[in-house]
Amino acid sequence: MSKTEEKSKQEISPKDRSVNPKLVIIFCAKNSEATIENAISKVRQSNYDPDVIVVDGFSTDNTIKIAKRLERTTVIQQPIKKYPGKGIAMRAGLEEALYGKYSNKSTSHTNDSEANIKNHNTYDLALFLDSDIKNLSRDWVDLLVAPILKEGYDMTRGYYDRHPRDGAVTKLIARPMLEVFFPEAPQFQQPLSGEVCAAMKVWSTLIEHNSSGQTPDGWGIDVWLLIETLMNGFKIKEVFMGYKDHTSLDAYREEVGNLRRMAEQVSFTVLNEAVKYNRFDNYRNVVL
Ligand SMILES: Nc1nc2c(ncn2[C@@H]2O[C@H](COP(=O)(O)OP(=O)(O)O)[C@@H](O)[C@H]2O)c(=O)[nH]1
Ligand SMILES: [Mg+2]
Repeated sequence: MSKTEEKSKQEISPKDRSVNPKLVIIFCAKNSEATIENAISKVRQSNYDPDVIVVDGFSTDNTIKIAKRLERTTVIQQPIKKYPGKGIAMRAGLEEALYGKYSNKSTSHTNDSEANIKNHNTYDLALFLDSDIKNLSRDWVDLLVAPILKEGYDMTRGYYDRHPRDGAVTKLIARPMLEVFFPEAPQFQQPLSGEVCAAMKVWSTLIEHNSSGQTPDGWGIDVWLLIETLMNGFKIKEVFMGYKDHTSLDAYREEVGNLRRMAEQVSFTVLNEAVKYNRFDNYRNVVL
């Protein structure tokens, strides 16, 4: 065990924590056996020496088995069996990072007993990364964490070069709808990015307090988090990560109809948020 690991998380003084913040990386994973091990091993090389939480979405392949073997990796299962359940999974990952909500349950596994005594001070920052990324590198962690620590941003989000057929829902639904209903928001390249980092106090505000705790269960979660973060007055920086190569593109590269549920959930989430923030009538300004 390294010196850093020897110090229990609760003993780390506030001064140490501002110099050397404690980071947890959360991977939501559904059938990611081909990529999960590489992804976790790459991020564990980061200078922040992060812990890892994997939130499984009832994978039917070897994702859980592989993740359970890895050091300082807590594997939990999302609490509701529903697909798509990315929103359920992200919320569960945050509740685990904030309070250790799931790690004492029988569905969880960790090979580090210390991870079972998490409280709301265990981590300073939580970073979500997709588990299906083939070309993830430790640099992604540093790129997403640095603007929060050094430039005063509350949240960072990754954007990338992608295959031209990738990102259809982003290009055709999320960006145009955000422009109509939330025109003051910066024009994000990737409003549905799965690579998102924020301080724990930002995450807890988003899932608990000002946002009435109504997180979407499925694909609406990413754009919901983006809108709620802005509406709560937090500052977001979009950070360029280079090229993103991920396995999920295979599912819709040739048949874009496979994105139907995602398109539906993203568009209805933006509409819901538009109603919530009295923006619905903005549609009258759209020139067709
Ligand atoms: N736990 C959980 N993870 C999911 C679910 N759906 C997708 N994921 C994970 O969320 C991430 C993004 O999903 P992906 O299918 O790659 O979406 P895309 O990149 O937008 O095409 C990946 O790591 C998936 O394994 C789900 O229902 N539950
Ligand atoms: Mg993907």
